[in-house]
Amino acid sequence: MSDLPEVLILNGPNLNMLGVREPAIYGHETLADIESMCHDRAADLGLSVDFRQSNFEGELVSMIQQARDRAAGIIINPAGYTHTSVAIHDALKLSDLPVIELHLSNPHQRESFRHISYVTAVAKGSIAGFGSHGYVLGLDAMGRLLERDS
Ligand code: DHK
Repeated sequence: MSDLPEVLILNGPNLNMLGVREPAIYGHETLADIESMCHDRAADLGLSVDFRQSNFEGELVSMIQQARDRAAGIIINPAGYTHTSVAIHDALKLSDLPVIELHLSNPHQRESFRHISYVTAVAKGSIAGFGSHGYVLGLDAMGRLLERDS
């Protein structure tokens, strides 16, 4: 356990398949590569990271609920659940934590079913279209938000 403010970085379904999943859209890096990038950036920013992935909506909801008392903020790539999940929207809202929505691709340049997000309304802001670098941008933005709030 560290005393540094903790950021929960939550990854939704199919993101465990990064590296082999449609690399032209999602890039060649694996989720483990991204996790290691996040730990490095968090260390620069004086933050700690709890990096998680699940393919199950209810598990993601439970992880968000558990973050309420522990984390300083949440960065979430809800993946396919972005476009469907009222339950994740509700959990993020009740967490009372600053939330940053993150996507590797830019969903607005893709199929119309990806143009709707149930998360945007409960997020401070959204980052999309920058590939894995979006996670670094997300941590930078979270660092700023937490500094401002402290
Ligand atoms: C990831 C997914 O798995 C898709 O379902 C979303 C998002 C986009 C991303 O770009 O990271 O539509």
